[in-house]
Amino acid sequence: MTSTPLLVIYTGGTLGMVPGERGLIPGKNIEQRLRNALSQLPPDRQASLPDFEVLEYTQPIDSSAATPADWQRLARDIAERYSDPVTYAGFVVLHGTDTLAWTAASLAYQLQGIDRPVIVTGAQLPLEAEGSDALNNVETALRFAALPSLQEVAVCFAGKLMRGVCTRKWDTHRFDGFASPNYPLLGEMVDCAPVLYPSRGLEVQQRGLPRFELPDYAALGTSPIVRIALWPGMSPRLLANWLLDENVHGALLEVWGSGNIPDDRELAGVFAQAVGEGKLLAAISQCPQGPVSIGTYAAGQALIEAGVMAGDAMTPEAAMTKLIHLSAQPLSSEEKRKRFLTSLAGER
Ligand code: ASN
Repeated sequence: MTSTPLLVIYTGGTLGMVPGERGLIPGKNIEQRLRNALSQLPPDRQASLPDFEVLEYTQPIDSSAATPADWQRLARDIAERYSDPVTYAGFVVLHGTDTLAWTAASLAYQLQGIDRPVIVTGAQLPLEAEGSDALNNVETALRFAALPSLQEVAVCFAGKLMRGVCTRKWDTHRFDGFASPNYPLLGEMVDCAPVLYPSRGLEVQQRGLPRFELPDYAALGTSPIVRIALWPGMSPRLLANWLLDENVHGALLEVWGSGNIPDDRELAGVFAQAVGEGKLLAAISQCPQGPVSIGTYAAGQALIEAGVMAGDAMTPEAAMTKLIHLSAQPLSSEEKRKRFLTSLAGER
């Protein structure tokens, strides 16, 4: 048990939802509801739970409505309560599952070097629904959030602990709804106890003070980065409409296999023009698993020649939020490119 409490931040999501006229809607009064639910655990499990306080957002949302401004607000709320006069041993973020992986990835970039756990969790069913997974996820998140040796943003779901910036929503309904396709689990619940696997966490790489970066994402305007999954027969003209738009600062291209695009000079020309205008273009694979290795096939060479950066095995969520994070900072485009190609929070 920790002597310093944890802070649970409730942002919304199914976990806290209640029936409304048109379907489930975000509910309120989460602290009382959480404490009621936790009081149903067996006494020994209740007694070993860490102390926590609750910060409930006044307007909890369905996470499908979240924007970069919400990621920014959450990171700032954590940063403000991180050190004196308010200190918490760890943080649990209760979030809707639909865009949970995006928020977790963004928090990892904003809270670089964090020296305590930030655990993001949610549920497939509301807390009060019969047979819900919510209580299990809350209990597990609290237990992992109390481990001082965990020093990063992680996602906890169905007893699995995953690096936040490597996590994806994997299943629309199953309780085991999240996966970390390209990085092993950081830990798991074993016999109701949280177990961290050695050498997988970021704590081994944490040196010195936290290096929080809290840029103003709102200043970028709406949709500064576009996400484009290539499809067979795609027209370069459509691509140009998106990439050469003056409000677009960069793009995530989801290409084929290990990093291939059609052999089309016009298409390559659009990429090169966008990069020439200082936009950040990165490529990852449409395959759910494995890295891109651009240049293995002749069909991918044009990406290299155009200056498109390889996103390695980053998830779309990790790559997009990183592009947004870098775009929002007063850095030269050379520096942004360098940082994109470097691991900032264990994302590549
Ligand atoms: N629509 C919900 C949300 O993301 C889904 C969930 O939380 N299971 O807020």
